[in-house]
Amino acid sequence: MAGNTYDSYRESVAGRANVADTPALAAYYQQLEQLDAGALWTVANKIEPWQPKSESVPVLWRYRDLREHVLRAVELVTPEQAGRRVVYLNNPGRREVSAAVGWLYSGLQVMNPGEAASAHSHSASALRFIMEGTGAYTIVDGHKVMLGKNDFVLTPNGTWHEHGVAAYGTPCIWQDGLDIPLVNAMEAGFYAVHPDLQQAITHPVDDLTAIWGAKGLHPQKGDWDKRYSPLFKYEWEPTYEALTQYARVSDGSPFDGVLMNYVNPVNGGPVMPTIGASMQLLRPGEKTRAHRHTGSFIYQVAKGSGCSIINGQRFEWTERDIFCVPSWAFHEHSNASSSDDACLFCFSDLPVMHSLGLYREEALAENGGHQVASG
Ligand code: GTQ
Repeated sequence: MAGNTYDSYRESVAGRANVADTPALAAYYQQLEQLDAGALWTVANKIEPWQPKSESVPVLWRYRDLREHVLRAVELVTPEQAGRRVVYLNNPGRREVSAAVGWLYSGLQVMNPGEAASAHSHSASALRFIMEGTGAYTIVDGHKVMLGKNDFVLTPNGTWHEHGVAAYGTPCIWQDGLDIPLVNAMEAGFYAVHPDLQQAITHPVDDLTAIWGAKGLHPQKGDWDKRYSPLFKYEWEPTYEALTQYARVSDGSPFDGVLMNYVNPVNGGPVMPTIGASMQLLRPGEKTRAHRHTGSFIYQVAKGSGCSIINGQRFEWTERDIFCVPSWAFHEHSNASSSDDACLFCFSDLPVMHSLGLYREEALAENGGHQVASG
């Protein structure tokens, strides 16, 4: 995009590396390389760009393309064989780290009624967003959580967790979101299988929703000192109800429409230290303005259809499709051609950006705040 010519112009300004190759320098670089060292000016402009240069590309994963392949995995491997029966989303710019975008992983997991995967724990933080099927459950540290379509569930890092589908249910597909690439980049990843393979359920089913799930109310004996939300499950109905109530009285943001963050009810902060999530509603006819910010974002269309323009590329999406917005990519969403509202679930590494002081945001100034789209 326009940035490229601007960048190459700026790369020649004072204060930026600009050293022509000579035979003497080439020999010098070789000598340094043999000492496991290098001259900074050969890499400076690359490792300190003027602004973020994401290796990730915007991608739309269409559910109608992926679904049959996800279901085929049921015939091909058992959960016992595979550990997790998952088709993961592989960004063409991030294949080496198995990321869907930036440092975030995502995959589609499928389970048949009566199946369960063994309990495990890892350093990566995880979430699940239920796409289809009935009878799905997750057990997190002895708390059993029953899950329905568009429910969002946390399995924070370090917790024992396992997933399954009750025998009375139907085949279930859900989206997994984890910070595996980030944890690996930090070289901090541990993984353990539960000694009993299956956890004991040590609390009443859905107890944490009963304790922490009431809007505007806080339990008197609500002591919780973990670094993640005690509300492991965020159900679809109250989420959609909250959005429609909000939309009734507010225009929301020109860039995001009516957006609500899933929060930790103890402190109003993000649900986990490294991954945050939101649900946004785009009203019929709504068209947001383009902006960009740091952070990597994975969207799933929870309801409706519409389109997004990401770094100048147009993506038409419909219910259950997944798409990503790389860091510092301009993006805008449109529900302009529908008579119903559209809802986008999104998870991101925004909590990392905020807690490390790396968050930046910029509105598109040109062209009335809209990108010129191709594709
Ligand atoms: O269920 O915790 O898609 O550990 C990838 C790695 C899901 C999980 C994935 C995992 C999980």
